[in-house]
Amino acid sequence: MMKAWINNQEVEFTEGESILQVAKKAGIFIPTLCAFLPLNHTPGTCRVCLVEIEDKSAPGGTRVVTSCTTPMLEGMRVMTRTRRVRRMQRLQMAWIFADHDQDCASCVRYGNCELQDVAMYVGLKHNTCNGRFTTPRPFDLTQNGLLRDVNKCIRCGRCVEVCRQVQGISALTIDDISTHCGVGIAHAKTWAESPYCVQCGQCTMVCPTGALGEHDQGETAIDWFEDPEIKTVVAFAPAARVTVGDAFGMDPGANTEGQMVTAIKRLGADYVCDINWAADVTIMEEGTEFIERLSSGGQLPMMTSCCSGWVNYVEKHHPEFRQNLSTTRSPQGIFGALAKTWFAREHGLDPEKLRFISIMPCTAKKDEAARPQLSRNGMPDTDLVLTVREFARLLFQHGIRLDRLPSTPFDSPFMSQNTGAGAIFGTTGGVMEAALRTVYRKVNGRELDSVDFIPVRGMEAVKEAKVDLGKFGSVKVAVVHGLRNAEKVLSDIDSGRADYKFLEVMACPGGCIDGGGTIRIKNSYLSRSKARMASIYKIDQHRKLRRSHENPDVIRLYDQYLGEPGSEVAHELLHTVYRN
Ligand code: HC1
Ligand code: SF4
Repeated sequence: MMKAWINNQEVEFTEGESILQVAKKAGIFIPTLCAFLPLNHTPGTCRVCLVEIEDKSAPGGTRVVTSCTTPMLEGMRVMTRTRRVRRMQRLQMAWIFADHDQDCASCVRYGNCELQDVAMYVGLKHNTCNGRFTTPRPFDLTQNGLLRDVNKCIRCGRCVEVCRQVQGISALTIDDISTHCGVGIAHAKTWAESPYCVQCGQCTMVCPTGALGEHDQGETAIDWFEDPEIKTVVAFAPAARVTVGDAFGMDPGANTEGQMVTAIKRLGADYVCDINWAADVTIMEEGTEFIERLSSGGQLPMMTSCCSGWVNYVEKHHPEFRQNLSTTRSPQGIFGALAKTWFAREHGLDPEKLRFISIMPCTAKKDEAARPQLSRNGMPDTDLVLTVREFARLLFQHGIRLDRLPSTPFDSPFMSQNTGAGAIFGTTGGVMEAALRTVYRKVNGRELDSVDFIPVRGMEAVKEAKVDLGKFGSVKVAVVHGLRNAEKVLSDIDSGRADYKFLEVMACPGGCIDGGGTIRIKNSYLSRSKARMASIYKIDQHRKLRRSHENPDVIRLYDQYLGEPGSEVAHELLHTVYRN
């Protein structure tokens, strides 16, 4: 261990660590904008992490350096809050603001902006550059899922890095020069034209400002809630309940299921249901499909298709694997189809006047909802998708404090009762575990020895397991999350190095619990995964029923409406095709 001093406090470090890293470890705050340590991203471009270090060769005996790019040296003396540092940081912030659209009141990051935080920290009381912003840059709302407002971009490059490092996609770039410079789309002008982007939204999770965000559709939901002619059915995702509490300062991973129901009712929804119910239906269909593929020599490995970012990835980057995707719709897609048919019939509602709104931790789900193959008679099955962030914003707009609400049960007996299997969809490994609970039972005529299928749990990049499927022998399955990891698995499958029969892929690292539509935690990445995952498994553990095939409402659905899993009606309503 080597020693140095920051603000006269002795600190220990190992060779190669930057001043910023050492300070962070010692709990000494240095403001940053472009530096993003979770991704090891330190371009040194924003120049706000300035510190003063002793240097006898410099005039005055000290020098100001960027702490993110300067390695700590043995015996070094560093000061983080000197008059010179504060003055230079303020000037730097003023320059950043000179080139920034400061319409803060209408910004998507209002109240949660890292740029504002740093301005406050460096004491920017009077901004001499205010109002000099003159060069309009692209405002890109061309994608179904995302918004790019380059006028808010501070060119930190975090988004470029997450897309490259975590997703292995490199859909973003820093474009243009001078005051026109900002986040751009690689090899395209608009986001919709991107040959690479899959709308996973991971770039929005690391953006420090309002430059990247979701395509906000909250107002449409409110219009529908208000319209007496329209009946609204709202259902929320497995992971939504363990992530939205972050917007209200609740404990990481807090399960807000009952409070969400109360809140959605207060917004004016007619029916509040649970996507977890549809996840149980997905398992019935996908499990049956898997057994059919095993029996009839169908395309293997079968790959899960409930993650819309992943489906976009296969279609755009690996069309050769399209036949491997399960044709079973995602729970959102299944819920929408059944809301407009079975649910409408059971409740005596006119499907034309019914609107299904889902609340998702995901931006790509907005894109999924817009697929023509997921519509009927010109009407989308899923009318609107709100990300968890949009939902939280709507609650703030209506003065509804989620953390102070009592719980309410789901208010419809249909399409809400669900099992632990439906709940675990929200985390990496969950879809595979839920599927195996049911597939094992269907093939072997008895339940798995333990309902908990541990080998597919956890944050490891690729998880492999074997399961004994009777006449089909010992079947190898795998789970992967994050698209860069998925790319490696696809290449292993392609080259014959991997002999999986069933593969679960979630585009976002951690699965939906860290989806691109979850609440943004400032200057951190994947910091709540553990708590959210634990909460999801706790929900599973406490459900009375834990296997999809035990869900009485699902059994009733098949008895009264669909016949058998995989039946003609089930195929017509609950399966899909993919884009070329
Ligand atoms: Fe997901 Fe899914 S689990 S995709 O991650 O299959 O978004 O939570 O709702 O549809 O159920 C997301 C979560 C979600 C679907 C389900
Ligand atoms: Fe990259 Fe995903 Fe952002 Fe598209 S949405 S630019 S794929 S991180």
